[in-house]
Amino acid sequence: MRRATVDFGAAGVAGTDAYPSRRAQRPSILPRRDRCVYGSWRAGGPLTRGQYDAYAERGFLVLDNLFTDTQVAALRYESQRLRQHAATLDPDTLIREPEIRELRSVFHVHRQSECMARLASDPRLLAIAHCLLDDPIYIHQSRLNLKPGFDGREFYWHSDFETWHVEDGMPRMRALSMSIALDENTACNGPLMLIPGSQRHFVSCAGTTPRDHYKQSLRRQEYGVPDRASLAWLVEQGGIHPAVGAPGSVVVFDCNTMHGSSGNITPWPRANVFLVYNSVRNRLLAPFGGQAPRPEFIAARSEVEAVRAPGAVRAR
Ligand code: 6CS
Ligand code: FE
Repeated sequence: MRRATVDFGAAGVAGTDAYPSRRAQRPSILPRRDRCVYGSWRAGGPLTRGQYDAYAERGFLVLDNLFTDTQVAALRYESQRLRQHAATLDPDTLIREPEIRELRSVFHVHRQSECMARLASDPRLLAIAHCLLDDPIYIHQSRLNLKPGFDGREFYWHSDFETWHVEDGMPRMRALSMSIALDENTACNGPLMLIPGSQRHFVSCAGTTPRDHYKQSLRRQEYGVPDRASLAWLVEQGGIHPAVGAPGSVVVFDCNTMHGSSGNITPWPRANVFLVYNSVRNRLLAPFGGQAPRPEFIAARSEVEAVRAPGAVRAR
């Protein structure tokens, strides 16, 4: 079989879109034009030198047992409460699985749940985000991904930044996600899979963006999806790391680290809370794809004050 070639296009013209995507007929791989970590490592901070360097190199970090069993129990209770009382939440923030009615995600959880608001301003998480982004930060997006047993469908490979740049107008790569495990994330129940080192390459996708794309993409993303040749090349460089971990572990990953997760065909749910922290210097502009901005519950535009008040997840 002739190997598909990968096109290493020229980076965007200075002063325009640093990361053009969904414009050309063909995909390409562009160089990252931003740092992977900002500032410099300091002793006494939330990360060891090894953890800091591993994040800079691989584009993600798995922190085991960051939250205590009691804190995890409070988060699990709240996750169940949100699922059982979904009818009391903003209906726009409830995303169902494709083809079935099972709840896939609840967005804007830090604004719909006091417990999740405390999690989002937990001093340990803020300290890690500040250490890696070296700036005041605000919450760009929060969501509870339920990935229920048997019915939790896949999240195909993608770079969050590609979407946040094209559809939300996030200018540069100075943001990161934290995935807090509420269930055991095993090799079997659809753990987050990440491609080490992929954060250093921007996969510029072919094609366009349909109107109101998020109404479909949050259920199953089909636009802004990397091509197979580019994915194969990234995996050839860095392999694939399944981020398995116990409840209370946290995966910290760069906005441009390529990731995805398979469907969950086991009886074991894989609920995780995702929090996205963005530098206040990197607030959203007009979407680079030229479409209308996505709603506030997906991409914060008005609630963009720096997160300060350290919260903490308290026992119920
Ligand atoms: O479009 C977004 O913002 C969402 N889509 C994915 C697949 N990951 C990031 C985020 O939840
Ligand atoms: Fe994602």
